[in-house]
Amino acid sequence: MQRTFAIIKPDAVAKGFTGQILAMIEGAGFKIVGMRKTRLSKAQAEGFYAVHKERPFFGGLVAFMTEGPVVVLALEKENAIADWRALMGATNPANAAEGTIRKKFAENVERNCVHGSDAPETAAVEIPFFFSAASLL
Ligand code: 3AN
Repeated sequence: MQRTFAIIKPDAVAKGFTGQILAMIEGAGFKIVGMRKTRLSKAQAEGFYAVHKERPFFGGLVAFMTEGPVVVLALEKENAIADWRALMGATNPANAAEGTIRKKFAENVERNCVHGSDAPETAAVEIPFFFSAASLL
């Protein structure tokens, strides 16, 4: 079993897609081991996306991620990290495959509905950023 970290981003929460995205997650065989609705502070968003701080889109990304509530999730499944990336679809929804969350719901490369850890080392940092070990069930 592997765990990954996911976010349903402010665009998707505001448009009322949370339930449909959760249904796709459970339908694909993930167990939701942690889930919370929250609103990121600027400091949290900057810390979470620190790897992108030199990128030209960093300021816009932080503004977007703090504009409204998000749902943070810890997901468990065999091969969870790669399988969640596959279900999300490509970063740019224009390139996302049919049947993926981003193809269905995302607006553009920035407002792209969902986040997912890209490697085990990333998941190992991102899950504890939002969930204590004891809170994962
Ligand atoms: P992914 O979310 O698919 O792992 P990353 O890690 O490259 O993609 O990017 C993190 C986030 O930064 C994306 N989810 C998106 O919101 C934003 N982003 C990535 N590339 C761009 C871009 N070219 N322009 C604007 N925002 C971007």
